[in-house]
Amino acid sequence: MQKRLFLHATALAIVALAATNSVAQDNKFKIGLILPMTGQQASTGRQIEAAARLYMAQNGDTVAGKKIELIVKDDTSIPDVTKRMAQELVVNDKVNVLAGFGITPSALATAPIATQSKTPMVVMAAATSSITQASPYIVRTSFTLPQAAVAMGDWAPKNGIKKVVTLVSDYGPGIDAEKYFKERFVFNGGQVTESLRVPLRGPDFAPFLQKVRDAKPDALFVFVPSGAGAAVMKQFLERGMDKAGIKLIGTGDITDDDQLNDMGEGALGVVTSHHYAAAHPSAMNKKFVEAFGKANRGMRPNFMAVGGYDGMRVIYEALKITKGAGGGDALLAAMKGQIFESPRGPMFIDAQTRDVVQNIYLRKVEKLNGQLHNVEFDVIKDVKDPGKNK
Ligand code: VNL
Repeated sequence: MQKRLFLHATALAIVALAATNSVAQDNKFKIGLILPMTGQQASTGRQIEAAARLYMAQNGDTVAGKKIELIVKDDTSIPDVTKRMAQELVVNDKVNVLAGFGITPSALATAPIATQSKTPMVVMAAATSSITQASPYIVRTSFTLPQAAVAMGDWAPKNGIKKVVTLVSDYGPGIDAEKYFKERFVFNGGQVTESLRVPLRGPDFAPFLQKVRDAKPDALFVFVPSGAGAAVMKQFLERGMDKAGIKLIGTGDITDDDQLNDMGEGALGVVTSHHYAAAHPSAMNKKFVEAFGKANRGMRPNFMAVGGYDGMRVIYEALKITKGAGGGDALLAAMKGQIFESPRGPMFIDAQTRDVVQNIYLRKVEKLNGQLHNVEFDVIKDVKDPGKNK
């Protein structure tokens, strides 16, 4: 009996201790940042982590009396791993926000955890239109493929491109890019003669590119995820497809600023549509690019970095608005409707869709100060995700 009482008292003490811990935790605000830090999508993780750390360095690590703690986890871009890590972050670490998500399957696998635990989930990279519909707790700070692809479907036919073959990675964002480019391009009088899809994991572009070379369209429209663009560019040039008169066009994922400067002069003149270029000529972006380079041995930020940077802004601001007192629902409400200037230009989190409304730019690869850059030459303002109108 005495022993029982003793055990009971110990148990109470542990509960009390846990309670003290949770009081201590009240002064902390934890962000669980799940990213592919290794494997095929590692550049995305590297860019986003660097951007998140830069944002914290510039804006301090205490907001509304809370100490911000960034917990970075490497999911190797395997969706089951992403999901398990999200679960652990919510249950064990009691994170206030989940963030990151390099690829669409990882974001989709985590969505139910955000919903069940009422944890806001800030998608900083993945860009399939439907992601924001997978959980009411998802807010996106990257972009959507329909946003970018539709702009190319308008630009190409006005610029002498009538026949196109599309080549996309065979999963969510690639299928979105293929569908929305084609729909708009055909509406504008263009013709898509063939739609090719390559696997996401370990793709071999060679046989597909050979097929395109034989078909001789005016242009090849490409979507591959960030990090895969250089391989496509290399093989496109090796096959002399540019010399055969086939233009390369696509969403800006292909002329990814993380790799562009190493793609060589063959990349000059490639036109893409996207929401961010490191060469975006605003005062804010110049500062961002400079600070990012300084903090990361000269690394150039790409569109993933800007998604991470703005994602941190959305989280910090939500914490400020709720004065550090809010749970998941209050934070989420404070994320909706945020409107601010980003290094990419004006940006708005649509309160209804929780998706990003932003400018989409047409850009051409040119040399700026001896470096290859995506130089913006036209803009379509305040583009909502076309995928939400269906
Ligand atoms: C996705 C979309 C991933 C665009 C990307 O790079 C990208 C995605 C990793 O939704 O999986 O450039």
